[in-house]
Amino acid sequence: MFSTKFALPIFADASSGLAFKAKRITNLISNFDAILRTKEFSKIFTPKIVLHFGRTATSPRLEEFVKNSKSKRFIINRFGDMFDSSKSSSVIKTSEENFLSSFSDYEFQFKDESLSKLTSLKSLDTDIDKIKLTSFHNFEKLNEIAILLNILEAIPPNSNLMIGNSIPIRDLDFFSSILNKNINVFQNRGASGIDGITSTALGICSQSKNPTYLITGDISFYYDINSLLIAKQNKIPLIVILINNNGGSIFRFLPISNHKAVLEKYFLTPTNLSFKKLSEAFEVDYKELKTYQDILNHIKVSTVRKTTVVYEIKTNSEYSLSVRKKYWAKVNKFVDNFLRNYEA
Ligand SMILES: Cc1ncc(C[n+]2csc(CCOP(=O)(O)OP(=O)(O)O)c2C)c(N)n1
Ligand SMILES: [Mg+2]
Repeated sequence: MFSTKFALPIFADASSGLAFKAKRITNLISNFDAILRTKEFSKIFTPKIVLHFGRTATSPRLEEFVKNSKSKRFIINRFGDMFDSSKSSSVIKTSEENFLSSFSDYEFQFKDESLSKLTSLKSLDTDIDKIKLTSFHNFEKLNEIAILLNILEAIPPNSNLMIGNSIPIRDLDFFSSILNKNINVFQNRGASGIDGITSTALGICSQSKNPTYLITGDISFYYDINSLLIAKQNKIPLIVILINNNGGSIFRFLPISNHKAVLEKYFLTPTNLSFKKLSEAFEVDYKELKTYQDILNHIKVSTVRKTTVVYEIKTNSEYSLSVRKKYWAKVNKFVDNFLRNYEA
């Protein structure tokens, strides 16, 4: 495999689905966003060359890291699209497979230094996974990260997972670990619109023999609520997992959150809608999941469905944000310590 042959780490965006393939991809670093939060990292681990496959990364820190590293970036895709807003990369218009197979073993040999850095990076990634285990589990109170991790644990192998924009995709990118279940990840990236997310999931589900799950936010779900008519009329067995934090909670992460006077009314825009009643109006099955055990139980058995179901999980976004912040602080400290003791 290319990455092993040349001792290259792979920073895989969660939406690429690489972390969820049936077979483990050897040099995949799933906690790169947590690692890149420590600025010192780039001083030791500066790439000279970056090979960029697929679209713009979900993680703004990854983009920043690549830009600040002043590395030579090659963007490889079959349409020749320039997924670099600074437009300073070189685009190679070819398929990923073509590109990767065009290198022979002789073309470049990795240096011992690359291998030792790769080994350190992999052990750092494993250590962060351990921090994750102790940070998000064993909570009585529901938090959005543990909810996501429990969903991933419960989803059966070979499922489709459509992941909504806003917090769901970011949480998947920031917090999911390697999970060799052959889950197909789908996402509407583009301009990160929250429109049409349920419709897309219904389309995927209607065309696939495998179970299809959608994880979506409440405003996104409300925005595309009409799609439930299509679900009903066509008896599409989509499993909707609605993370209801009553508003666009992504805005709590952004600088606008400091402007309390406008935050709630103009950015969070809570609807206080009853998704139970809305589901009933469209004659779609509905159940609220209130505990982690509920999540595990219902998601595991939901594959035998014949029609759409909405599983609503009500969350407290402020509390969930505080759990994220605590984890990031813990990881930052750990990575700082790792870099201080790092010997190349
Ligand atoms: C079509 C469209 N309109 C507006 C936006 C701006 N926007 C980004 S996130 C968001 C709120 C999403 O809320 P929700 O679906 O509840 O997700 P959460 O932030 O709570 O995870 C909005 C309105 C957008 N991305 N797309
Ligand atoms: Mg929301």
